[in-house]
This record gives sequence, structure tokens and C-alpha cells, in this order.
Amino acid sequence: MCPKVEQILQDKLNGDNYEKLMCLNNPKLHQFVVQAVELCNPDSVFVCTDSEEDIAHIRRQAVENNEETPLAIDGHTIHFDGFSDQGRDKKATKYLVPKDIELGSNLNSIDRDQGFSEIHKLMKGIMQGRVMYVRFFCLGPRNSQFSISCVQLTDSAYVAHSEDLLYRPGYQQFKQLGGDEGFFRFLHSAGRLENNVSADVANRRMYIDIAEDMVYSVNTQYGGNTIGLKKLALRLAIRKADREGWLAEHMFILGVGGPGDRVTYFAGAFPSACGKTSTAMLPGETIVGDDIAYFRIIDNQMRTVNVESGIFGIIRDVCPQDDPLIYQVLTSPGEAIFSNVLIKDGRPCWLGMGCDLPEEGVNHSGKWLAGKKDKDGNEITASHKNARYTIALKNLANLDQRANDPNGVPVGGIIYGGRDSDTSVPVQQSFDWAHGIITMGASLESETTAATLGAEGVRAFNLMSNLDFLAIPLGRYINNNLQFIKGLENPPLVFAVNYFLKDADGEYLNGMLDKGVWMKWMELRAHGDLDAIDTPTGMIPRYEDLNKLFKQVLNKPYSQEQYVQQFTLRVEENLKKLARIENVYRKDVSDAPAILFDLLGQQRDRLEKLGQKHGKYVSPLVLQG
Ligand code: SPV
Ligand code: MN
Repeated sequence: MCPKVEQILQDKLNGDNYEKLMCLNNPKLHQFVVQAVELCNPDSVFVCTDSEEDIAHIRRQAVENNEETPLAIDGHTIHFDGFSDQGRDKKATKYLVPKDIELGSNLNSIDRDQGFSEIHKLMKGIMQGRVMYVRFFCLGPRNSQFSISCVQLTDSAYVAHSEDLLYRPGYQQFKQLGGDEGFFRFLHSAGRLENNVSADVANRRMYIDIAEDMVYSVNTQYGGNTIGLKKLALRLAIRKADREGWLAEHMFILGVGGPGDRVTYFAGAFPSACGKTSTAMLPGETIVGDDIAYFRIIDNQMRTVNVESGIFGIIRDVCPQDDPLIYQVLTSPGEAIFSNVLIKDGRPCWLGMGCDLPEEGVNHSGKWLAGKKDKDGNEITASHKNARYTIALKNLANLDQRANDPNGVPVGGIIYGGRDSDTSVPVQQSFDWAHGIITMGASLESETTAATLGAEGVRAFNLMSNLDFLAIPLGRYINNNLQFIKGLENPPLVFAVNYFLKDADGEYLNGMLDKGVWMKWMELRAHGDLDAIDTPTGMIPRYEDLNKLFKQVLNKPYSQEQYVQQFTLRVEENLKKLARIENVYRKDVSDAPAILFDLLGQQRDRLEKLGQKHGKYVSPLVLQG
């Protein structure tokens, strides 16, 4: 190591921190820490190993720094993000693109040199007076072909603590890396603080250096912008997967019980705040993961792992009736970080928790009284709509036994779902892989939610629920998905679900737990145990099968009238959706594959033919023949 680097490290790394870093014999890592120290100028550096002692230190620091406050239940803390820092900021998240790389106009990017100079200016001396925490993690199970080592530098103990709940420890793995340079790097600073929240959010930036597998995040605290290993790493992983021939997806993984002790694994892509975590936590089934999955072909099987080991979940509407398992965890002792909920007498309260909320308390706006308005005159809700909880999966009784299997779990089915009030039926199966990838995954639309900053409830195209995180041209990404199962004898089935279908009066047609029935139907389909009805958009369940499953899963009657209402094919709405999707690909995606237009065209022909014969709304009983 050059003497200057050594000198900088010795100055800033007191006690055993220098030793802990030097134990990892990796010049690229040392260089990264030195460059961050030079740029951000922290007072000191704390190197966190995988030891209980170091992790407990981070947890304590988060409280001592006032980033978290303990709540009444043992192990629970509350963290607040600033009033305007409550979701992922898509506009300020950009790829730093070298001159010789073309990402396409759909991806938010900035010239690499220009981005660098901007971010360097913003981060210059930004950690003065603070500690820089160095943390090591592993994306995916350890010691596996899925593993990716990561190092996070941050001046936020809240970010470092959250990552401890959400990711597998990686210090030991870094030891085994030796001098290997293939790890992801993240540098974050919350920036100048006022009342413990980022004060310069107008200068919030998340810049992704695709040439260096590195991400900068500054002037923000919200987890989706700061927890490097989450969506920022997903963007890097999508590029790595593209280079190496695997897939990185915005998907949960769930084990679904079938007859006897059969368990079939499903991976599902839903945009944020569309029931993804609730599906992964379905009562009676087992969770592998709720947000990000990697896929590889191993021994002629498509297999998947959860990239994470915890949940950063939306708390809104978590109530005993719809999400009994999550509710139980959030009201029992154990380590949990709540963010942006209402606190009253040391207890967290949130929208839709199933009981009346207090009229006053403290929330992300400070002291709160019912009816409080923001500066634009809009009412401030008791808890933010994107308020969250952070927990480790290891504390859950429903954690799947194979959740940490280095070879992952075999995939029986892929599911695409969105927030769609008027078009798709509650569940359907595609005719084959390509039909599913194109007409379900690549045609996914969803109404926007509070998970990202900006307007809510606007129908938006969201390719495989991964659009926000794509780091390669869209057509290329679709092709990678199409090609992925080439040569597999039994590729997974592909399904689409819609939990949000409404009737003409705007009432939801399904209960939130009905998804348990759809999952069982998909499980039986994956093994060829049930027949289905062909429609122009896919295969749908038969009434008699659902009737049995509603009784078996939910002990609920299910009338033929309900079935007809839910599964009536809305021909016109489906045709309109096809037109919208085609338009997106023709206008905005220069590398869309030809098969996409072929399959959308065929679907349009089938729908038009059916419409001519049976009208705009076709009952499943008619389709059954
Ligand atoms: C999502 O918004 O999809 C999340 C939370 O899972 S975030 O970390 O903000 O991405
Ligand atoms: Mn997500």
C-alpha cells in the first residue's frame, strides 16, 4: 500500500478499526475507503465485522445519534425521514453513462464526467463531524454461485442498522475474496441534518456508476434511496446478470403447499405497494423472499434465491384480518424499525391498522394533530402512505426451510401482478413462456402508488414491475427473459393476477385473502392437476374448482355469480390495453423484439373475433362452452 493511503487510514481508523480493515487483504477495498475518506472527510471510521458486538454497536449508535428512538415494545424503534423524503426519487436517480455506452432514452442517465463532478461537489467534506460506518454484506445466500459481495459506506447508523436486518453478513466472505475486485460498492451520506433529517433534499442524488459497479447517494435518508443493497444494487445486478446470462428481478418468492407435503415455489413481480409482501406472507404458506430475486439455470432447472434476508415492507393496511402474520410480528417483542408511522405513547400507529387512530401524536411532520395541513393546504395523514417496517426474516415462523439454500429453490411458476381496476381477470395462466413474458410481464401496467414521489393512482406502464430499476435497454431485457429458459424441458408456467379489479360502482370484487385461493389454483395447475378454460388472453379457472378451493382455503362460499362477475372477459378494456402497450413499444422502445408485436397482434385478433361473436363482456360460462 502506498504510504499516503496508509497514513490516511491510520489517521481515521482508531483502535482496532485499522486492523479490521487490513485483515481484508483487498487493495480495491482499501482504495475505496481511502477515496471516500478523502472526499467526505469523516471524523472517524467504524469498521463493522459480522460480530454480535460490532452489530450491537451500530444499533446503539442509531439511537445515540437520534436517528432511531426506542418504542414501548422491546426491540422496536422509530425512524423518521424528512417531510419531502418519503419515497424513491426517480428523477434524481441517474446512471452515470460513459460516452461509449448506449442505455436508451427510457433510462434516466447523465454523462459520466458531468455526473461525477456534480456528485463530488455535493459530497465534498459532507461527513465532517461524523462517523463513517463501513459494512460488508452478501447479496444472495453465502458461498453460492448467486452470492455478490458488497461494501456499504454511510454516515447513517440507521442505514447501517437497516441493512443488518435486511442482508446476510459479508465480512467473513470478504476475507475469502482475497484480492478479488468483483464486489459492489455503495457510498451514502444523509448530508446536512436539521432536526435529524436531511436538510438539503433539493440536492438529493442517487448516481449509479455502471462502469465501476458503484453507487453514490446523498442528501436523503429514505431507505429506497439510501440502502445501497436494495434497489440501487438491483440496478447493478441487472447489468451483471445481462453480462453473465442470468436474471435479476423485482420479485417475491413463495413456497405454496400442494396435496400431501408437496411444496411448489412461485416468484412474483408486482410494482411497489401492490400486494407483493402480503402475497409473500400468505397465511399457511412459506416465505423465501418479498422483494428481489436472482434466477439461474442449475441442472436443467430454473432456480431462484432471495437476494435479501429481511423485509422493508409497507405498513399501510397491515391489519389482523388481511395480514395476520405480519401484524403479529409488528406487535410482538423483537427487532423492528418502524419508519414514518404515527407514534403515540411509544406505540406505532398506521393507516389501515384495523382500529381507530389517535387524534394526536408525532409523525414525519413533527407534532401532529388530526386535520393538520401541509404548506399547500393538503391534509397530513396520521402516518405516511409509504410508511414502512424493517424486520429480519429469521424471526418469522413461516420462513421457508430452504430460504438459504445456496442452490436456491426450483421455480414452478412466475406471476405478474399490478394495480388494475378495470381490465384483467383475477388470475390467468399464459399459453406458454413467450406468451406470458410478452402479454403479462412486458405488458404490465399499474396505477402509481406512494412508494415513489409524484402523483398517485395514474395508470403507468411498468415492464415486469422492474422498469424503475432497469439498467439495460428495454428490448434487450425482454429478450434476456425470453431466451432464459431456452432448452429447459419444463420451464415454469407464467401467470397474471389482479387483486384490484373493481365493479362498475368502484367496489373491489375480491377480498384481500382471496389471493390464497389463486395461489392454490396455480399450484395445482403447475402439476397438471386441474383443467382450465381457454380465453383470448390466457387460461382461467373453472367455477367448480374455485368453489372447492374457496371452501378449502378460506372456508368461504363462492357463488357462480361472483365467479361470473370476476372472470368475465372485458374485451374492450383488453383491446384498449393492447393498444396502449403497442404504442409504448412502437414509440418509446427502439429495440423491442419483433415477437412482441406478433404476440400482441395475435392477442388482438383473438379478442376482436370473440368480441364480434359475443359482445364487449363475455361470461366465463360462455367461454367454457
Ligand atoms: C419498493 O418501493 O419497491 C420497495 C421499497 O421495495 S424501496 O426500497 O423504496 O424500493
Ligand atoms: Mn420493491
